[in-house]
Amino acid sequence: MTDDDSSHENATDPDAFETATRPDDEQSGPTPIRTDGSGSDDSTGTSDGRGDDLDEESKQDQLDEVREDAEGEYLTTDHGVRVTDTDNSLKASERGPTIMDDFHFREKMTQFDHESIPERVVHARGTGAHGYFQPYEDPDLGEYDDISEITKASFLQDPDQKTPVFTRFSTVVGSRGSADTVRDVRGFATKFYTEDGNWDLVGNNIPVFFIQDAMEFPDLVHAIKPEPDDAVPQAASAHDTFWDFASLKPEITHMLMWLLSGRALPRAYWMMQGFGVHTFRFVNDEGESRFVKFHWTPKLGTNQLVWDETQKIAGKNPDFNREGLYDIIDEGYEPEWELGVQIVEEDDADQFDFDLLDPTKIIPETEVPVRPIGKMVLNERPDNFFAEVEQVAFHPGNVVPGIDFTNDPLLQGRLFSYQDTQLNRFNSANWDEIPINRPITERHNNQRAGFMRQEINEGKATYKPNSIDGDDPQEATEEEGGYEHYAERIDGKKIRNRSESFQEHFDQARLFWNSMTEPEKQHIVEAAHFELNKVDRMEIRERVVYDLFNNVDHEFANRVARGIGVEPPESPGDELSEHDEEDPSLSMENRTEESIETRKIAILLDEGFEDEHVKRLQSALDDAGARTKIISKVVGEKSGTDGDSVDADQNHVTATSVVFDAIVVPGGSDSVDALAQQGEPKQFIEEAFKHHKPIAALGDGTDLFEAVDLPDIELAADGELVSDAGVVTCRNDDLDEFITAFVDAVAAHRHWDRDPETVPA
Ligand code: HDE
Repeated sequence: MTDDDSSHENATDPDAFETATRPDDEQSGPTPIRTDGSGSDDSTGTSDGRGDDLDEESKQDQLDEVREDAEGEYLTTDHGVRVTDTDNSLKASERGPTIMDDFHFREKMTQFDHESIPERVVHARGTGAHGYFQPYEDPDLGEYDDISEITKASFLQDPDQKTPVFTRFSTVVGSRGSADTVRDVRGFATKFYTEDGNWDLVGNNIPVFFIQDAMEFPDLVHAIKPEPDDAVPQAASAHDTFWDFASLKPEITHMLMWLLSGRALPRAYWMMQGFGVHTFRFVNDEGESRFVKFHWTPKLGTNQLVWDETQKIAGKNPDFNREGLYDIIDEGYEPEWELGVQIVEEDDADQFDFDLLDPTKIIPETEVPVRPIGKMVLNERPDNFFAEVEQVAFHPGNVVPGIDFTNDPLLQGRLFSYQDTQLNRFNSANWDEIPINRPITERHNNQRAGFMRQEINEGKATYKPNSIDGDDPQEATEEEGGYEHYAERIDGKKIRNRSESFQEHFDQARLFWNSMTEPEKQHIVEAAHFELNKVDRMEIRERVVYDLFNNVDHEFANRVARGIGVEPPESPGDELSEHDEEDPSLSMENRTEESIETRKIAILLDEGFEDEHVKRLQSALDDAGARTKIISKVVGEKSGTDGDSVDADQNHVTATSVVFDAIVVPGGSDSVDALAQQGEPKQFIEEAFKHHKPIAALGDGTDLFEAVDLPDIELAADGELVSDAGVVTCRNDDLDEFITAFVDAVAAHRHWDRDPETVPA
């Protein structure tokens, strides 16, 4: 930008030097910018570089510059030389040794040898997609009229503006190749490519955390990861070291309740909530700060799998959640979440009986409502998993003006850890130059070297102040979009201890327990039975029951104790407070939505099915946004009674009930007789029943339901339609009524009002 001659002149001309080192001098500084789009290039070549034209496509346009398509092209070396043969190495005679001249072999093998990078030390297993964020037109902000009263973050202001995002979902404990459906917290990390730079909201699907201070994180992760002597078990908390650590850390109790609940077994990434966990700050143009908690709410409701099902899916399709996300995007569905905020005035922070800085606490929605401010839509899968999902690098320290940190000691530690961990993963400080991590805004600074530097920065001066390059790049004032940290007043002594206000650990764990329905409570108890029965040391099981659970709820502690060989405690724990508060928003059952969009429904049939049933079902379910698959003993064409045919998508070897949300058996006596002769369809039905899924049968299909074990369920007699605990059977001709009843049953997701205890499948 600066030509050599003029730089030289500047350096030798004392007046010019004076001018150049005064960034507040209007003539030498970049054009002041604000987000009203008034910034523009000026004659000196400086520009606001803020992405005034930013839209939903901005990140994709940037990525297009590095996308490579080999279709119809010659194979070349990395250095552009065309290759004649990539199967045979160059040898000294036909059966002789390979010779060093073979640059293609050397390069191909070297690249291969260096293909792997360290996996993330936590959250190694994940998947991600592109999309956009868009603020709501007229959000209901309660006592505030406008979002600008609360935050100056530009990308939150204009409802017509779509900001590109990339979101990565993950499990925490397992390694990169582990199964998707393990019991675990899910990561929910979003990079917003805003006009003010990148904001990373690096959250989880559970709103609290295991520990209060970042100092404890290495201990937590060492305890929950596979044990050091034998590296067992993979992707599981059900082992001695985790529960040993947990039993000695009462602060973990609230998180354990969530971890043992259905929250840790999400049906799909687009059916789980996300949370920023920590309290952050919103800062407005006046420099006023308010505390804020971030919430993502999925449009399709918050739904779970059940434990037996997750274990079977882990074998049948370990990529269940990863593949599921890409499948729906490929099929044209765009998963959506609402971004909501809980806002607390600085002066009101002391009104709670917990500390806002304590990440083991939520702000109950009964106390502070969640205000929806915008939505995120994911609509594009990555082209290359490594380049995008593996290399995306999040950092809670990436904030933009209008968003700031608090002194939550867990958050403070993360501000160090994420940059450090990226250095380990990428072996270079230039990880931010990788296309998926680059902001859309221009970047200008004096960091210009290091491993794998991509940008070619022009100019001579890599320091400030400088006179040689006109003192560019220049600092921006706050008005020019410069990030000004919130000027929080801090007075105090250096001290290494835990605040008194962080010492209460059981009240909110009890709030969570109180807010669960009975099936949800049973789920937690059974999860504790599984986890603790995997713990060999009895004293650990005892500590969990006596020191943790008995301080949450006495009956809960007893129910757990009875299933793990521990003597049930006689009286409630010393620290138990008997409060009976509830927060309905904590129960997943209150968070289902009346939609069957993206649900996967199996239609079980064989030769001789009732055409009309299948046609009507497929079209009605398709119209409602569900996805149907025809399952039969053998794949390929199947004929119906009226001569129409359908193609079976999958057979019994590859399809089992666990990868479907619901099952329906159409009529047709030949088809139903054939299914009755096979073992798998019966197992399909019983297993789906055991997992509380909606199941339905039409006409003769009901005969098959009579042949399996569905305890206490009423099935349709001749001329009837019966819907009982999500089992819909119909022996009349009113297909419309049947379809409505079945769609309702599918919308309920799972039917907990069954007792499948005796069903073996
Ligand atoms: Fe993380 N965490 N974390 N974490 N975290 C990482 O960064 C860390 C915490 C979360 O999809 C690592 O890039 C510390 C809370 C997500 O790439 C690492 C502490 C929350 C992801 C790290 C925490 C999270 C990570 C590993 C305690 C929810 C995956 C790889 C002080 C609010 C992001 C990486 C992705 C990843 C450190 C606690 C969420 C090592 C030290 C609380 C979603 O830097």
